[in-house]
Amino acid sequence: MTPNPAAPLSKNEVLKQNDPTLGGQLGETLADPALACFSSDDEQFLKFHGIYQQDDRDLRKSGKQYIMMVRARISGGIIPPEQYLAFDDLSERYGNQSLRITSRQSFQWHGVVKDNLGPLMKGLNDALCTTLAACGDVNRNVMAPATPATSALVERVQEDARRVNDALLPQTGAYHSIWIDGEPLKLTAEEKQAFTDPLYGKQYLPRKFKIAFAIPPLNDTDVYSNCLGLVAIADPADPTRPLGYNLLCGGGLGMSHNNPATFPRIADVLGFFRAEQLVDVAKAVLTAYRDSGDRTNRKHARLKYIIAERGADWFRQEIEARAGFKLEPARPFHFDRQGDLFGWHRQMDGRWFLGLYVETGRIKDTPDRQLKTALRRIVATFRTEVRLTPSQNLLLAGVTTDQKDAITAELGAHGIPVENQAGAIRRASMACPSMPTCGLGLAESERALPGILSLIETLLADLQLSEEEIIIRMTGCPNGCARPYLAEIGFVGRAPGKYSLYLGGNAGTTRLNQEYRASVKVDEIIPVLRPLLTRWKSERTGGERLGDFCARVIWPEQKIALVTPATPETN
Ligand code: SRM
Ligand code: SF4
Repeated sequence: MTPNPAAPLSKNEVLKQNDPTLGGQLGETLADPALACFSSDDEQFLKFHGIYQQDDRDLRKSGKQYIMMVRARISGGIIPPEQYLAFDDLSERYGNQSLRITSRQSFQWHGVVKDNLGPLMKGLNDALCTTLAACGDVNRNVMAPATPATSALVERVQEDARRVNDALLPQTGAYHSIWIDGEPLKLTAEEKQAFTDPLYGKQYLPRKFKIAFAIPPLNDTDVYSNCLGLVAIADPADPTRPLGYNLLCGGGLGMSHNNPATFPRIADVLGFFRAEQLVDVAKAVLTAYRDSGDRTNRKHARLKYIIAERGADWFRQEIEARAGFKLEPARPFHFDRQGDLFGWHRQMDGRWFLGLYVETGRIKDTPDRQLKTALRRIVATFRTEVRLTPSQNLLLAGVTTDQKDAITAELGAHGIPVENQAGAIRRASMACPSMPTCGLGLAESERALPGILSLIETLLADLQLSEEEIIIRMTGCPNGCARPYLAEIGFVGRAPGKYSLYLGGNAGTTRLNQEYRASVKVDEIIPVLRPLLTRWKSERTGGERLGDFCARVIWPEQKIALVTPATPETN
């Protein structure tokens, strides 16, 4: 579907063009206590400031109650202790008393009423955290492996992720003026219109843009699902340093039900470049997208559609022309797993980290488990660094041997075991927030998945398959926020209590799964899965995983073609 040059610009493009400072009327509305919410135009500007105007969907019948969601910009998921304590405090004072780890290693504050928005944003700034460009038509949270034990490259790749993150931040002064100085940007309409961001120009990107780093063989960031993926290749002379990166472009997961022009896509491998060329390459990819994306149809505006239509070779040449050098042939790499390490592990530097399973990424206190309180006490006492993972879990890092037992005891006192934190399928699961905050949710997700996992756990126990890991992910709509199209079992919301069922992702999340049933009611899930898992048990070869079994046996039966990276990875 080639963009129609005669088609009018989408509404968002006109908004950005008319106010490239992205300030809109945000400052004025914020300062006016008589206004309960922001205008629909300003909702679009708010996103660039990391804020979504939502309403509590549980309360819709009794009238719309506006609440905001605020998303931090945290490159690579690393949070110093003082910052974590400030985040926790802000969630108590201005949010809904929970902190939500996102599927891109960041935090969200939900349930922020308008009067609390200013103090929350100021508090985040005081904690040296920005929310600028956490959402909007810009480069979003950059993901990078954060587990300090999986590769000698982790800390250097984290530094590279921060460099890319910083180089791609928009420069508007509106953010500082509104949220830190507490007043609208003092510019006339003409002066606002004259502003041009040095990198993004006047209209920013056609749509969101996402970057992830990965260090093989662990694909914890699901790198193939990003617009720009960077696969680190170690320097043979110094294994703590990346020699360079394989460049992956054109991944993305969002789609709409019943609209075949929209689809999830995994990235193409375009070549290899040296570490010192990183920022130039990232800017080349971003500006190529900026200049060639569809600005008339937002459903067709992601980089993945450009590459799907114009081809990887065309895009490679575009990058080379912009970066000013040729990419080398891709270096061999292979991913064999995703996910996190739980419990105590030694870091590369000899200290310890603790991997903590966080159900659906929600840090909160419940009568049985006071995770939020326990984390606050541990971080306050031991000044532990917090690291967020792309699977919505958390690591307490930099722990010394003499602190370990006290941390284990503190967690235990709040109902959280350090060993056997959750069963095999729960540890490998993810769910998006959906109800009650997400305005796009068609079905429950975060609130439904734990119960559905319990049903599947019972089924697996019945079949004596309890020890098997199956990657299960759920979203409340087809936008793909918990990356369900890379799971071995993906549940994608269609309507209240109904999900499309996807099967066939793999352990390294390098393969898209495929729709197996278009609409399954919650009480049909086990009847649908039972015969499938029974066949898997009897027909699998060796330790074959469920996703691989589905791709080998079920897909051919359903005449589904295999979708793997266009340039296959090599060993
Ligand atoms: Fe997402 C929109 C939550 C990762 C694809 N996403 C939304 C919104 C903001 C709803 C909205 O536009 O009104 C959701 C807010 C819900 C709430 O109440 O919190 C939302 N997305 C999330 C998070 C919090 C889900 C989670 O479980 O953690 C993730 C935040 C990550 C971050 O820190 O930046 C999140 N979203 C993703 C991912 C996964 C990823 O990036 O690795 C995807 C699929 C990858 C991709 O982008 O293709 C994703 N979100 C979308 C889309 C579909 C975009 C598309 O191309 O069609 C939307 C809808 C949109 O943009 O219009 C969306
Ligand atoms: Fe909302 Fe859909 Fe994203 Fe879930 S997948 S958070 S329902 S947009």
